[in-house]
Amino acid sequence: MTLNKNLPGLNQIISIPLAMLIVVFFSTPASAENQTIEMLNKLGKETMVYSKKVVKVDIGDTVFWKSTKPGHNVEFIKGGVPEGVGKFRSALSKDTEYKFEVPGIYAYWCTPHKGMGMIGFVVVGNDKSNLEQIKKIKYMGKSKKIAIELILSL
Ligand SMILES: [Cu+2]
Repeated sequence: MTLNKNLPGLNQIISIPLAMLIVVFFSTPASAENQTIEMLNKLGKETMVYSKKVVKVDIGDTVFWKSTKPGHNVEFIKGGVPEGVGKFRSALSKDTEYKFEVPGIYAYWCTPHKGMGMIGFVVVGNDKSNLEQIKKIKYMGKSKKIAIELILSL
């Protein structure tokens, strides 16, 4: 005795939602593609903040930072990037972007607001092999507390 004989039509009934679920599942990659982060003065109760503090991307993806509010930038923190990655510090009040070719964790902050906790992380290729170095960074002011929370979420 098969399910089909007992409940004719069940296959058809469940196949549509199942197919939709499969489409949704497979069209949402574990690492999203190119990401855009806004540089903001205010987001909810937070001030001087990136709209997304942690993003996960694939190797070769680009992250765009939008200068939604002026006065911000992106600066890779010393010791906060995978080995072999050079310095990166964007101009204030300008949109910027970076193509992530080397896997690992990247810690960055906004040069004028690092003491106010304007900090973010990018994880590339789901590689956390430099996590210990990331923990050893001397985070400035309010960035320290935020960094500890964010590192736990990586
Ligand atoms: Cu800033």
